[in-house]
Amino acid sequence: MNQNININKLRKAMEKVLDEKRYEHTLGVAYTAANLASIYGANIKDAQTAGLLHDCAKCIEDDKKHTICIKHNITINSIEEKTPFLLHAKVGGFLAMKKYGVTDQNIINAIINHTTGRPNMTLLEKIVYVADYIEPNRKSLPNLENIRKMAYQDIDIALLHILEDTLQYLNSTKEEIDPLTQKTYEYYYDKLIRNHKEN
Ligand code: DGI
Ligand code: FE
Ligand code: FE
Repeated sequence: MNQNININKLRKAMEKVLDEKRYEHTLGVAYTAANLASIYGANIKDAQTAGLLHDCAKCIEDDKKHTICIKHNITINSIEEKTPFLLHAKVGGFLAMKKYGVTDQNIINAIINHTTGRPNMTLLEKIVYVADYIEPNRKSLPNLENIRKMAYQDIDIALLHILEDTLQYLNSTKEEIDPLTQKTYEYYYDKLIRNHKEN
């Protein structure tokens, strides 16, 4: 837990570094993450902190994100090289630590993994991943109403549906798929669907 983090200060800092739309989205994610935390028993302040900071690097230009990674030894994989917006997650985790004073590794990981997810996520990582997708300002996506309802009933199932819809969307646009996005989907498919069918 980050006792010394001031949520109001963070909110003001985000208002400065984000454009208006991204700031509204960020407030929506923080609010939704706090609600999910209270349902599933995670720390509410950690969820607000991670929600407020998850896109803190989103409005940094690609070149600059790239430079930050090189300068601070943050690895860039070949997909991130071709699709630099993906770097906002890793750079965001770095800035959360260095610029915004977050010391809790679980919060930092929730920021780093908020775009691709990862196999075996912690509850906080799942909360931020799901809140990012379902927050009230998100424009309507396929199944969004269902996924919103599901998120408050079974977060793992909601996660799996989001991963499935995201991969479907990425395949339809021929975007490069980060192996971590694919692995995360397979992990949760095996965990929630395949293993149940076999037993
Ligand atoms: O930053 P946000 O827009 O709030 O949300 P985000 O960081 O989850 O990014 C959402 C986009 O990321 C969405 O269009 C799907 C895309 N995405 C997720 N995994 C991958 C990906 N895009 C590519 N190219 N490759 C991935 O593996
Ligand atoms: Fe993001
Ligand atoms: Fe986001």
